[in-house]
Amino acid sequence: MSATDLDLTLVIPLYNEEESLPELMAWIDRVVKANGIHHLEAILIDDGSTDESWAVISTLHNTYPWIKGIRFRRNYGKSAALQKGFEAATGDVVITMDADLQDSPEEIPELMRMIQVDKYDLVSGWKKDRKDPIGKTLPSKLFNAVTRRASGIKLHDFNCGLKAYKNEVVKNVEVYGEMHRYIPVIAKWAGFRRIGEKVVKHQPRKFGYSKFGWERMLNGFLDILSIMFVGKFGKRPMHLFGTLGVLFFLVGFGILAYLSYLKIIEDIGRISDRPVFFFGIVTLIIGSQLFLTGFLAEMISRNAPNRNKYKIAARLGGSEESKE
Ligand SMILES: Nc1nc2c(ncn2[C@@H]2O[C@H](COP(=O)(O)OP(=O)(O)O)[C@@H](O)[C@H]2O)c(=O)[nH]1
Ligand SMILES: [Mg+2]
Repeated sequence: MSATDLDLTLVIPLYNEEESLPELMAWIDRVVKANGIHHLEAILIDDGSTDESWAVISTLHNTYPWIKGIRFRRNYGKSAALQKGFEAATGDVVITMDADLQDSPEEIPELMRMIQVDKYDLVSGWKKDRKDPIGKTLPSKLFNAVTRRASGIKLHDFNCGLKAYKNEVVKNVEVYGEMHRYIPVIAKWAGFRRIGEKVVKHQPRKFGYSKFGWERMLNGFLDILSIMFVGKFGKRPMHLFGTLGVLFFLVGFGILAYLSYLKIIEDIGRISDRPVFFFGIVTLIIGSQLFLTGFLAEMISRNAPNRNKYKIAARLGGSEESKE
């Protein structure tokens, strides 16, 4: 199924990078020619740029026929751009890179080799010597530490724009919001376990300005919660909410039963004088709420369009037309 005639697809999301594009395309052209990579495409996704990026892409397309372009009518964000690029990608190896010349095309051949020969599903770049201001590198360190802990994936630099994938991987991950930072996590949940890392060269920004500030960072932190939840319990929410609900309910019920016992048998007077009484009531209520949430979530997930959608890695025998 993944057999295509292209060896490589470059997916390059961009927003207002008119000055960098000509230099980047010339650089890529040099590298692929020098390494005998002839069957390639580069999908440039212009995410509603307000500068002349799209005109530049159109001109470059005439010079380099392997350039393809997708232009969004407005700005949807880097994840949306990557998603569209992934959907369109036909190369056996798919490499994403930033358009601002901070990622080096020189890394392409080795990244391809790691996917094709070393058989990695995904190789993530690691900007070990990162050429960015401390206002970016420090939050990034924190972000990476949190993601490492939450996901159990031992990568140093989750958010590196330079990454390589087997074609099959990009067809099985779905990104939106600010989720492009977590693609290795999403890939792992989809069942791709061979995740590697390569130290990559990084250049300081030469033209234009950085588009990622703290607001996008914050949304990114919230996204990991969704990813971990959807990945683990998205198809069986009752297992999370139901378990917690039962636990809380039992604790609350136990406390109230004990107080009732004291009241009836030992006649301790007003049980509302016992602080633990309120704790008992609150846990009982939280417990039933969680339980109900579990039921609701379960009903919603049953009716969601992607119910019973599982990532299928292979098939034997003619079952092509059977529903996934
Ligand atoms: N499609 C798309 N690409 C974006 C957006 N914002 C930034 N980019 C691209 O993502 C890459 C990295 O962005 P950049 O601003 O350099 O982030 P930094 O390297 O973390 O400072 C560049 O190629 C940008 O053009 C966006 O809203 N949409
Ligand atoms: Mg950059």
